Amino acid sequence: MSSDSQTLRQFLLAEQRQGRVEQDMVLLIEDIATSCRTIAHQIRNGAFLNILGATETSNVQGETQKQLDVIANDIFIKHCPNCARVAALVSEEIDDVIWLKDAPKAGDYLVYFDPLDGSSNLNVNLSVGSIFSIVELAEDITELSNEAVLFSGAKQVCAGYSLYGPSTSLILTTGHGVNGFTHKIGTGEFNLTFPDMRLPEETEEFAINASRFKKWDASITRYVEECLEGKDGPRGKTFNMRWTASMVAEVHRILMRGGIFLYPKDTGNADMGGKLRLLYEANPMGFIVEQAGGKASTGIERILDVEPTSHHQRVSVILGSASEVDLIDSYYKENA
Ligand code: P6P
Repeated sequence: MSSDSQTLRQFLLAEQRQGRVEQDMVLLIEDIATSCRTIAHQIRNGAFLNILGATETSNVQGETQKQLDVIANDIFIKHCPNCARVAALVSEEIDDVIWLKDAPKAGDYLVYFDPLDGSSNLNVNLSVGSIFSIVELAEDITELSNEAVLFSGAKQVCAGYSLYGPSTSLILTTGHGVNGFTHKIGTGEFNLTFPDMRLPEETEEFAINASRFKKWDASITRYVEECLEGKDGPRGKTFNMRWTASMVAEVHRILMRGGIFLYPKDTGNADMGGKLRLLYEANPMGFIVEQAGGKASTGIERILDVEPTSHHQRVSVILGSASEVDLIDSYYKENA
């Protein structure tokens, strides 16, 4: 990467000149990037600020909130409303939709976010991330209810994540491919470091929480067992496994070198519909993965086609290299 790589603003203004994003979307993405930079700063100084621990509270998911979950949430809520077209915020950490306007209009934005994903990694200094998704309203909203933000992932106009790893990455799609930026120490800018990211079609690497193997359905069990059989098995090649307990880190690794990420609904989470949330985890990651040439499925249908029934709804997630997603989908079809 050259030292004079484009900044995020230069990239977004070039996209705007090509008619790919509107001015207001540029402003909103920059405010989200500012949120991510600010969160990164809090994380990297967390040990000195004594904020790496848990709070006494739980969120709507029933999960004990980490102090940084709350801090990251507050940072998103502070910055996103700067854009006048943001009508509502949907946060993993907040029970109800946060309405910012009394009468949202067609063209306004809904912003969905998981402010700090994988926060159980914080106090052991492993990767965490922020995930965001933006839908543009096609029609006015007449009733400010939690149901008014239920749109399928296919309606997204922008999605991205920030990965707080050895470096701070910002990965972004506005429906015209996927581009990766890295936070540059010194200037504080996000600079374009991974233009036009493409997800390898084939892979020898899968990611799943293997401690749940007794809870898996027949399709997932068959897929993982065949991977583990390696060269002598039906796959005819050796597979590797990774699990980092951070969806953002898994998806980033898959974008960079291929792979498949599995968090299926199983007998341990079926009553909740699965583990991962549709609107602010599966949909944005599905949009990004598809834009990079991969696929994202529930095993039964394309994730972006799922019609949500509630704003904290959970869903099975199978995403990554297209050939692997297709194979698992075929097993679900056989077992239907
Ligand atoms: P498990 C983090 O809590 C998360 O929502 C995802 O980021 C991650 O992939 C998954 O849950 C980890 O789940 O079962 O390993 O704790």
